Amino acid sequence: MLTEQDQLKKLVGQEAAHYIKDGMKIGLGSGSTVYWMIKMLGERVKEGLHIEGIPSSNQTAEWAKEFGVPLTDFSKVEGLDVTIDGADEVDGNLNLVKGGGGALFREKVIAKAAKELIIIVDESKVVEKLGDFPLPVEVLPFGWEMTAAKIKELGCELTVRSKDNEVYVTDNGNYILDCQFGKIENPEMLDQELIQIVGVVETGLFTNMTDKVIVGSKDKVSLLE
Ligand code: ABF
Repeated sequence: MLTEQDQLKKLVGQEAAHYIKDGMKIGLGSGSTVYWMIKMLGERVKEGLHIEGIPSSNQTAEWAKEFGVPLTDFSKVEGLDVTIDGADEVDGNLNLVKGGGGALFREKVIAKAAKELIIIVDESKVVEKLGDFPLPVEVLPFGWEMTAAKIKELGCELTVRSKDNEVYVTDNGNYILDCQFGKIENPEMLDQELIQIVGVVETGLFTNMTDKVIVGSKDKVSLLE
């Protein structure tokens, strides 16, 4: 039985699949909303849709294989037509916090490689100001403690993400620091300050890069752009 939020995720995931045209190369995001988009794409592939996708995580690659969505990689394409991905927070300027699922680095790579970035969320993700969701920052394991100390100087408390009582390791072999900055007044500036810190691989701030956001709410699907 799907929860109400899962039903909204399914709704926007299926809606997003309609933006995919025959012959497209697609960036496949991560997360449970994207799961529904990939499932729907698999059904359209069975009906004859010719597409290829580049997955942003091992989990996404598994879903693509399960549902029959053909995969490719950056050695075989000259870019992507569209990337569809989820998010943890979206503000009124279409800036995002991403990385709750630990895939932020590859998500940003496929987002930047695409002509268009479409984000799919249920209405709970839409916020006035980013920051209630702890900002994920991917860091190199070597010297992460020094990197964390520098990040804290920017005004946050942070924890190193763990899973099953072990430090969580990303698909790229790195760690994730979840940083509680509180409300983020200037996401673009914070992203730039973080990325300059030695040891920071990437941040979960996706600023000035989203073209469309499809929002699922109880009685409708709306489009922010
Ligand atoms: C992913 O989508 C992550 O960046 C983000 O954490 C996640 C949102 O998860 P869900 O769609 O499961 O709510 O791209």
